[in-house]
Amino acid sequence: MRKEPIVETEEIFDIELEEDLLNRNRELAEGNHKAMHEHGVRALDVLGSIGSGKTTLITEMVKRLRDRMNVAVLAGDLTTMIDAERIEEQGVPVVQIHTGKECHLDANLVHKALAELDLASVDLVIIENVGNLICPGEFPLGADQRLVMVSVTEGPYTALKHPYIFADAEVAVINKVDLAEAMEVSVDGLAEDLRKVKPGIKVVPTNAREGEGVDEVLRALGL
Ligand SMILES: Nc1nc2c(ncn2[C@@H]2O[C@H](COP(=O)(O)OP(=O)(O)O)[C@@H](O)[C@H]2O)c(=O)[nH]1
Ligand SMILES: [Mg+2]
Repeated sequence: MRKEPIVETEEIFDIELEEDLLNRNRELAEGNHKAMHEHGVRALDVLGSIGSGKTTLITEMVKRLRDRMNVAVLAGDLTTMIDAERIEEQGVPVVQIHTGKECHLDANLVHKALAELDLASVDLVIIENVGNLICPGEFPLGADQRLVMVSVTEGPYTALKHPYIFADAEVAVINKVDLAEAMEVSVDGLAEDLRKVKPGIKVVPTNAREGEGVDEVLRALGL
């Protein structure tokens, strides 16, 4: 095998376009942040791979929060309504965002989705980003906090292979701990890698399907 990997260089055509896009997204994200704060609304951006357990965790969080605050959820998805419907069963407002072929939400889509909510009667917006550990990283949405979910079924190297996604994250959740033994993945090892990649990150192990560790996630987020 060739030992030197092929690397991405600066020699691509659309670098200026990309910078414009990211700058514009940042501006719109600041606008979202301001609009939410004017109404005293907090927002949480939830990231993680497809199937890591984001919808399951959000559903469990909503169950615990809905009696003490007004929660609304923005559900990012490529094309389906499945997740939005699962969350809506908890009796909170859900706005579905379809991204089509895009692998992340952006601040413009979130801006449009926020217009569907009565922000004056919302305390917390939870945003389920599109399942991906790469693309959403560079697209802030205007949320106050980011939570990144990894699950043991992704194998032992998620944190080391995807360090950038944790850069702005305050909390990392290690989900599906019930499957750790079968997967031969060490939860402590994953936690150690996460702290190496993002010093100071709060790491919370969960079995979201059984609701285990969800109270600790809420505490880590200060909710
Ligand atoms: N065994 C196990 N399964 C889980 C856990 N959390 C979620 N799942 C399952 O994983 C699958 C994907 O979960 P989902 O919440 O839809 O993931 P998302 O794509 O990140 O939103 C579903 O079948 C869940 O029931 C967990 O902690 N343990
Ligand atoms: Mg989901």
